[in-house]
Amino acid sequence: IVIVIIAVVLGLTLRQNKSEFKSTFLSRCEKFNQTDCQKVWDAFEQAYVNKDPCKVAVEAYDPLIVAAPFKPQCNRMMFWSKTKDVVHGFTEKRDCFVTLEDTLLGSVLDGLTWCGKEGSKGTFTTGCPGWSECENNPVRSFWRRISAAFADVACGDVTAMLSGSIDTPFNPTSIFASIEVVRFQASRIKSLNVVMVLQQNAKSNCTDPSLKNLRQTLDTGITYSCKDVPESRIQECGAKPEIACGACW
Ligand code: N1C
Repeated sequence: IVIVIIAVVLGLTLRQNKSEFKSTFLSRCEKFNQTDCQKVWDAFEQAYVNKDPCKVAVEAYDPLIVAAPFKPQCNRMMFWSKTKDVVHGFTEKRDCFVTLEDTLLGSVLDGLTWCGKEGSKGTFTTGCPGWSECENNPVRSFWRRISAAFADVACGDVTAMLSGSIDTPFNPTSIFASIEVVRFQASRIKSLNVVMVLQQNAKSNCTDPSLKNLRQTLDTGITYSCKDVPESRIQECGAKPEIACGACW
């Protein structure tokens, strides 16, 4: 009995010691069936633990991609740049598209900040470098690595939602432009269909010059299209399941 009590108390304190960050990671991960979440955590953690938080290379996450590979979902993959809220407002309600945040790794780390420290085994969530503070920070390298892996498996007809509310909807410094589009392969992808999300007082649309760069960057053999769509239409389609996915815009 004494041993059982000691074991229970030890177990409880150990559980309390588990950081809130790791708990969030594991509980989000457990929603994906048939996943060894502890194994995924271990592969994740090794990328940044005990490292200077400005010296985490994109490649540090290679073992994580091996531990939790992306499955291609042809014709349903959705990319985006500066339209996260509209895209997820839509994908939450309708099962038309899969974004990176619907995948195991994307959903588990969406919205989180983390870093390690030299000489420590811990994961920290405060005092970590900001997105642009230093290039090789754990969060930025993570999104670059997993965005590349997601783009690598893209296939069939691919959709991308870009923002008409900014001057340069296809911005060369974005992850979409610098990591994803450049990896789209004509052998796998038939078409890239851009949806320009137009809000009130839009600043740009499908005629924007930056989209010329997009077409030039695209592998020859991938068909390009662009459609200007009011944000209200995307919201309407999210709210009305009777509208077929293919008839949304
Ligand atoms: O730099 P972006 O847009 O062009 O990146 C978006 C692009 C999407 O197609 C996704 O596949 O890259 C992928 N991606 C995410 O899925 C993602 N989720 C959360 C890239 N970044 C992601 N984040 C966070 O959004 C990330 O931490 C960073 O701060 C932003 C980048 O989004 P953006 O500039 O609007």
